[in-house]
Amino acid sequence: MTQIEQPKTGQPIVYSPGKERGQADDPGDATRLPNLGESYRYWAAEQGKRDDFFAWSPKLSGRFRVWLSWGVWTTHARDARYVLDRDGDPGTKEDQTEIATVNQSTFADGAAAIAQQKRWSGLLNAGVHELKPESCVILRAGEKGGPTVADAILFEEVPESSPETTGTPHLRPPVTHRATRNCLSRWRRSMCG
Ligand SMILES: [Ca+2]
Repeated sequence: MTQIEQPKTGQPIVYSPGKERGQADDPGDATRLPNLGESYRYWAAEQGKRDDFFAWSPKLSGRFRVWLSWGVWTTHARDARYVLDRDGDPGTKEDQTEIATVNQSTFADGAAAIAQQKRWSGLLNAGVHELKPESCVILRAGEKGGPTVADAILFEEVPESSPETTGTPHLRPPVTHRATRNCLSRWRRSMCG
């Protein structure tokens, strides 16, 4: 996973302590997943600037449903954009598709943030997309500004023949916001070359 801009905070932000919905030790229940996020980072989006902040590089090939998650807080960006870049090179835009615009001041189901609480959103279904090994998902500033958050994204493989599903994903290990050396060097090559 690749940092394009330095986040506003050096250390990842941890979720509020406790076992309620989206808190750090939320064990989940029959209707919701446990907290899969653990921590998050954020960037300050300026109104009118369409900056790219971050990219997740799952190194997967085939059809995948993309599940998004973020840290929920009352002032977080209302229109954070998630963009699939098929060739993994942010410099080429014609292969980019916006797969979701997310209100990060609400949970994935649309419930409002809880004042003074840092909570994990749960997973938002961003649709089924064709991935190549070099494809990445970019976090891009929206139009409205505000802190824009990166946390785990999950990729659920969807075989051609499988029926449409909308429920809980069949989980793969999440691709987190923590940078890895391989992705970073690959990104740098694509940025420079
Ligand atoms: Ca591209």
